[in-house]
Amino acid sequence: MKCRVCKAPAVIDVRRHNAAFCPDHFVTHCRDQVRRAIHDHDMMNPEDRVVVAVSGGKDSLALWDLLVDLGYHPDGVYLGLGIGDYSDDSADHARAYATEHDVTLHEIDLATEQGFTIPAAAAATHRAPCGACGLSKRHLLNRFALDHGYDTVATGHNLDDEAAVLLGNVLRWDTDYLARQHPVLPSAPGFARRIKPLVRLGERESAAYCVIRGIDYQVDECPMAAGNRHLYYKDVLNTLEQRSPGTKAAFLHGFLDHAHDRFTDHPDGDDPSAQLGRCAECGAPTTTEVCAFCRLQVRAAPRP
Ligand code: Q46
Ligand code: ZN
Ligand code: ZN
Repeated sequence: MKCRVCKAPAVIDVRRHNAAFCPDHFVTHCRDQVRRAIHDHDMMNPEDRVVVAVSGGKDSLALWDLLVDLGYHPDGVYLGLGIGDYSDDSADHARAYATEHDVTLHEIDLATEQGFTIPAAAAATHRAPCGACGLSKRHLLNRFALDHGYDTVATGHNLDDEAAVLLGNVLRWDTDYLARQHPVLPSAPGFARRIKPLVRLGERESAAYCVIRGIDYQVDECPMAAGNRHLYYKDVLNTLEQRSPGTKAAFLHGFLDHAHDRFTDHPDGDDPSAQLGRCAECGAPTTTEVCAFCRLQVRAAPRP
């Protein structure tokens, strides 16, 4: 296997591009894919104040590294979810990256700042933890960005993640989620812009990027992920990809290029974001009197 660019021995093949790369040209490939995603979807400008949601895993650390290399100046923010040793180790990886690369990492801790952890939320709601976890991440990272003057929250969702979410949304024809499934969610009153610059990179590529760049990341899977529907969808898509490389990218980018718009039309000016009120507890935009995060907090945080 030889590098497509320089013919030196290759260290990784990317079958959907029908290409293999040496370490240097693989890094170039990753940068090109991120640059293209940012350009194609008009995600941000170099002067924007961007904060990367850093989990300590391969995707978010690769994203932080790639954005800095591409000339952006993102800070990072780590949200401690209180998932035992897994969260402690993840925080250590995020801090080590920030120290080694001399970049700013902010930290939010769910337990000390909000009074609950993700395992406690799962126990209190008798639901799978990922629902409470996703809700908490969206709410707290958005609030952090608004409170600290960041225009944009960048997350490490990659091609595999987004294709799996798309498959789930299509299987249920969840039109509201399909309308919101996009690598850029623009800012709106009460919402910072959210972007996903890794939508053109698979998770195998973000892992390889970290290894080649010497970035030490949390390799363990979240212990609460078992049973997560998206893992099953990822397996299904990997089986398809195995048989026919490029399927995942064609599925996701075909949707974004040709179908996404069909779910975002609001005839009669019926834009749901225009109907949002403010949470009586925290002021976040919501369709109910008290937002979903504040309702979760009441259930999950032990009363004094
Ligand atoms: S951290 Fe949270 Fe994930 Fe763990 S509990 Fe589920 S959503 S799996 S990315
Ligand atoms: Zn090469
Ligand atoms: Zn609220």
